[in-house]
Amino acid sequence: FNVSRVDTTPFDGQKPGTSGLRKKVKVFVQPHYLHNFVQASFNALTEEKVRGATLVVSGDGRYFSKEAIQIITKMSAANGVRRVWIGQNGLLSTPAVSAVIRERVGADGSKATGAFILTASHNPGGPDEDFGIKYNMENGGPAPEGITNKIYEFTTTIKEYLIAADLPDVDITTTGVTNFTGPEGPFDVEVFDSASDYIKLMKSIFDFESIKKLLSSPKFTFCYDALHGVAGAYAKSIFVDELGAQESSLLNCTPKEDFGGGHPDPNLTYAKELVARMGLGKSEPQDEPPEFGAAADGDADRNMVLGKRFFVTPSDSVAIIAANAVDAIPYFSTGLKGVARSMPTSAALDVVAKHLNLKFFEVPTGWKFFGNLMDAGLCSVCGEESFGTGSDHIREKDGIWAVLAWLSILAYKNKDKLEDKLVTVEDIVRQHWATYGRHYYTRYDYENVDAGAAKELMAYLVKLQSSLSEVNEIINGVRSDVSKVSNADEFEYKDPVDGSVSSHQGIRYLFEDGSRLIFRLSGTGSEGATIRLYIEQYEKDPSKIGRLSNEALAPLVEVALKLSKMEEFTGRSAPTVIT
Ligand code: VG1
Ligand code: CO
Repeated sequence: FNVSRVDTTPFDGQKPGTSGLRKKVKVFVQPHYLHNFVQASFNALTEEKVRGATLVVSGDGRYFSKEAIQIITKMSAANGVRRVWIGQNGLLSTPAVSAVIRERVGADGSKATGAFILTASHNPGGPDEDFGIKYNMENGGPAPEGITNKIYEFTTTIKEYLIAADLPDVDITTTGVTNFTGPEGPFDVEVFDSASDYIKLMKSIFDFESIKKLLSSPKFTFCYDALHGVAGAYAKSIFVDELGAQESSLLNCTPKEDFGGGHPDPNLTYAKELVARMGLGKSEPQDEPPEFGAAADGDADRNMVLGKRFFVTPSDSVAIIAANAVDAIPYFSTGLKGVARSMPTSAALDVVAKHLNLKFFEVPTGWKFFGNLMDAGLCSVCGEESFGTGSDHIREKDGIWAVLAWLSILAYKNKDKLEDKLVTVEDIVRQHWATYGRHYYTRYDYENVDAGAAKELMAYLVKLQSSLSEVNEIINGVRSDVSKVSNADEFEYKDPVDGSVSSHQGIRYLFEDGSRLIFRLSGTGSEGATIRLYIEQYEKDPSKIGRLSNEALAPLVEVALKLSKMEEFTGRSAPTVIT
């Protein structure tokens, strides 16, 4: 093949957000748009790192992925990359990409040095919906801010990109290696099975035999909903073939370019079919709900865990996994190195860390901040309130790992007891609350709000922070039964490993009784602005831990809405989504 230099001009707004660049497909398909971003990424990584590299290129299979894979392959060839690895049909979950970078050995003994992941995660897909791309580093984790800022800078000044325009399209449907020769030597494309490396890793972490005993027991019923995302490419092999679940327990497990027209976000709003089956819908299901249900997002890094008629908040989930990991999961049997959560995630994990005397870290939203802690051996288990849970087995959150972690805990708690009454998901959560107290928690999302209005609201809240007495006066005027704000700030994080500082990571109001209100602007949307409001209240009194979450939180919600003048700024009387 030959290398062509193509003239181009910058596009506005190619700044990677919380997790890569996400835009409408209509934006991505503009001539040169994807090319500019890919070339800017190569430029940011520097020629030295790109030449001879082995790059993984794959994603959740959403609309435009196939075209994007061919473009990135041709640009990789032209930029001196030595090998491109592609999951069969272009499919690799985000956690599987991380695993492949860290674990896989290529046909010629090579190891990957980085990856382009093609996904907009939980955002819908299809010609009128979203596409996304992000770069992951040699450790398998998302590029840190130092790199993403550089990528953005290059997108603002880009004048040309390199592409091997005459390289034939590679057949991504069949596994195998294709060799090419360019002006500087060989270039190989290897298409490989999307699931086998990931499954191998899962088997090295969990006790598949004990999970299999649980899953094949007639007492235990199970349901997994991939929401037509890429988790479907793993679900049958893992849950049915390896672990003995019934095939009928898989819902929406065929990956689709448009996720079947749905919103591949595993929460109580969007995972409708699963929610109904689990007995959490508006009407009672026909059949008795399964004991355990779970769902994943488009790229399978998120998870929602449900029991029969019971929702596990993601903040509780990571705390419960951390509390039980050493007993229930062989990978952790020698102990946890530490635990971490993102700032808006509830403090349930903090309480566990304290009890178990574990190192604890609070980082800004987005998985990239956990990676440094893990590389330094400071953190084993971490999570976010946004249905993200994971560990240092890779450098991304991991939806299927979280499900296997829960199944391991259930298997452990029911060990030798499968003939008796089952210890359920709900039992485990209630027991946890009884031991550690309960963090009532909810998140309100105001999606697609006018960007100017969202900024004004945030600026107003920052200004308000300078006078706590004024804040407390307002609060007291709204609800006198809510405790006082003792501290308010904008969250800033100094990475304990490399010392880098990330500022403006959300506005916090911290109350005397441990309650918190947090306001942030989302960094993953593709249109307008999304305001996220996180509401949390800690209850230690065992007689008060069984309340309905929305009732327990009602006073704080009222305070949050009045304090922020939410309706005044946004014109919205209600959030778009409540989780
Ligand atoms: C959201 C979540 C955040 C998560 C991010 C990526 O970001 O709040 O916790 O890490 O999505 O998840 P934001 O900036 O919109 O709040 V995923 O599943 O899109 O990779
Ligand atoms: Co995701």
